[in-house]
Amino acid sequence: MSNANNPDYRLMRLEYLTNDAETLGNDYHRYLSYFLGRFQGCPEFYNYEALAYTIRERLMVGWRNTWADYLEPGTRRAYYMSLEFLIGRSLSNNLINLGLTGNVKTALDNYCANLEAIVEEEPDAGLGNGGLGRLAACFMDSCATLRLPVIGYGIRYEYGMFRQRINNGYQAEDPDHWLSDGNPWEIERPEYKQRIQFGGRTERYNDAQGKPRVRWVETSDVIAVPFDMPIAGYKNDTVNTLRLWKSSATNEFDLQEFNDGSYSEAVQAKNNAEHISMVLYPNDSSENGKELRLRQQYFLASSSLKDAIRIWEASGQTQYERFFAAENVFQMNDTHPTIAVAELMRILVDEKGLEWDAAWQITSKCMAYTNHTLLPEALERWPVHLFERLLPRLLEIIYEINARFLTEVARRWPGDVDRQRRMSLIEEGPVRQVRMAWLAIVGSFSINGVAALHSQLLIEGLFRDFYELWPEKFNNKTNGVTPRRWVAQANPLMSALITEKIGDGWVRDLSQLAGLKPYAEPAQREFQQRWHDTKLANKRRLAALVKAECQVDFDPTALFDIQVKRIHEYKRQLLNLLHVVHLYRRIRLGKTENMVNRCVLIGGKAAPGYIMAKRIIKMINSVAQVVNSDPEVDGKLKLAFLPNYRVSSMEIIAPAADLSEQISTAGKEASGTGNMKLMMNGALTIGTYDGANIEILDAVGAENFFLFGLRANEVEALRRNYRPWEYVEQDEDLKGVLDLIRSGHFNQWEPGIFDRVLDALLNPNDPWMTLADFRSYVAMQEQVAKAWQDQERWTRMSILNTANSGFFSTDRTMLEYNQDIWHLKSLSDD
Ligand code: 26W
Repeated sequence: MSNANNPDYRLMRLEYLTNDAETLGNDYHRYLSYFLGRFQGCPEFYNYEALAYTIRERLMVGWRNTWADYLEPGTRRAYYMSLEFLIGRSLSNNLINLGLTGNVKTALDNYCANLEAIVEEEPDAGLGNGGLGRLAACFMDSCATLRLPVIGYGIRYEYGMFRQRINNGYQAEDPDHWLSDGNPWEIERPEYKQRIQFGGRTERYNDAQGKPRVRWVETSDVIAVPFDMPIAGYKNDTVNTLRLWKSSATNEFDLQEFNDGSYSEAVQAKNNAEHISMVLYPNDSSENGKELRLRQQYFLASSSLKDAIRIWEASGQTQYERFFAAENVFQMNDTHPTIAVAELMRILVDEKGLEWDAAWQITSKCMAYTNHTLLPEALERWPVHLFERLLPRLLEIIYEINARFLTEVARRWPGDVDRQRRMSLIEEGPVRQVRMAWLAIVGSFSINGVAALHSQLLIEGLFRDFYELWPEKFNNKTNGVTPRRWVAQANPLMSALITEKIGDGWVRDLSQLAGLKPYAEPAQREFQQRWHDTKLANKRRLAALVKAECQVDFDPTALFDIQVKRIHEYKRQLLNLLHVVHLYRRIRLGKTENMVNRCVLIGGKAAPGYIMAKRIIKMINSVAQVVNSDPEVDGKLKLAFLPNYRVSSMEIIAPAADLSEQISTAGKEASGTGNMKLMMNGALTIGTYDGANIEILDAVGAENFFLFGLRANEVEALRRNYRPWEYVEQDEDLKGVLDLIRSGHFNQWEPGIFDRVLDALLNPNDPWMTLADFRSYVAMQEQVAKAWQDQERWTRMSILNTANSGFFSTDRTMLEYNQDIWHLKSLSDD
């Protein structure tokens, strides 16, 4: 299998380590005692570290062999470039993918250690905000499982996503120093460091052949040091690489200034270099134009391209024009790394000496761009003056790309200056800006959205001009999630039950879940009882978490109604909250006919600068306090806000959910992926016709999905004359809900704090049009309650949701990327 001809890999034979429980136990014990110097009774964390090393050792042979295969001359490779990889924990995931969970449990028993407790010691690697970052992590898992030569490139942030604390009902942020106790999974590879330039100026000169060239001089350089994380495929001996860059100062940083006696300036320069990889920006929807963020983007793009080129040249390649685009493809995760388009041009033209046209041929054949949002405020634009100061050579290149591109536009639409203005990479105005999405589109051969509706809306709206120019570039790739983490690992009880009935092939080929459909037939009572019992056990686990974190008692037999995702107005946690208040009023008014006991859980982080989102969190907590302590409510309704929602919380939540809330304003949620995790684990969805909800609805059938609300086109049509107060006047319940909130019932000692939230709902310019969907949402929630009353019916619908979730595996998503965009050869095809 592995490349025996590659000299680097011929020298040493590596033997696989033994994986029986006894050897695993010995190795764990050896790490604990002889390496870490810890003994029985030590803090649990060291048991985690010892076990992590024990498992990491078992990845090494596969890791080395996988590299050897990928380095074969002529191998085409893909590079997934992303400012975010929301990995979460690695230990339990590696155990699942190596098939070692059982043996490790046995091994630990002999040392009176407990795997569940050890797993909890691992901090989440929270190097992402939400969907986009978690998607990148799921993609990595699937690529390794499919044995695709894909390397992930990201930033090794010292501080990941902030930790959320709730203080008097408000969100407070604490730094997440996840690396403080070390990271046993990573391997530092200083031998592959890269030098990255910033600042300085450009200079024209003639080379030895008399050709005019440009060089970028007097720069302040930063060193990029790679740290590799192993990504194990599922039981296939393949280990792919996630390469994360850390910034550090160059060696010479201090010499000059140090000699001049300016010691503190020298230290300042060192600090500036090290700041680049210090912290993840916790914004998930609005760009903030911070200089450090642009530095991060260029730092990632430049170091990754240089590394990919180094790898390619190391396999003996020199002929850029013939082979580079044939053997390398870069997938850019949103616009964040799209400066890579200009950087690859710079490397090819300035450093490799190619002609512009040849370099452009290459660049525009190996870049591909995925868009993840339709929200205009999330579209990245960088002030030209910032570019000029930080990346002067790249700005020149962007201007050149733009000039040639606009010539093409003018040739195609002579005299259409308005179109040229719209399509220009440079937005004119008081502050001229570089439009990063346009740069990505012009420089890429493939542009995709992340769900069918989203891709459609892109070509009809935001990207319309570009679609008219290059329709063949645009495509859809509906998102997915990895069934290894989100089912096999998170939901062992349900996994065992499924495997008992249809075998374990579903873990690699999720479409096999369709084999569960017969078990949803009314005759299969016994299976259905077990399915129900499994869900109940998972709900007990979640109830314990809610009790510990929120001091709220969730009754596991009640309907678990779940909304977990970033807090944003377009996701409409407020709509959910209005419904909770509506149910509360019904209880208080004694109108409880057909109500079911319901436990509503909301979780998610707000961007620290997003005032409205933070106020919504406060409101959820305020309503929760009143509802949960009102004796009249008496268990019929519970509301809890789960603090610090993250990957490892979702691993407890998804298996325990009955109802999945996917209630964004139609046309706003690009895809959603939490919706898929919840569906796979047997939750029913209440949702709008938005993002991947539509495809979930198609897969499971309307009779197993609670659809409500305006469609995307109806939302847009209504926007022109939206009159929210009319909905209030026509709806006693809505009026009652808003009046109760306005009365201060939920904020007795903090008067007025929710006025702005209410005003936003009642504003005719409310972009999210929450009140327009209130009635249809409440009506559909009544259907939910009705369905829940028939527990046997509910269980059958739950089984059908899991059975029809096969399409939403990232294995399918990655196969589509590979078929349509990457064209890689899987190692399995040999
Ligand atoms: C510039 C700051 C910034 C940072 C992140 C702007 C925008 C983002 C992302 C677009 C936020 C994000 O995570 N988007 C989500 O991507 C998921 C994966 O494709 C989709 O499922 C979600 O619908 C989309 O909101």
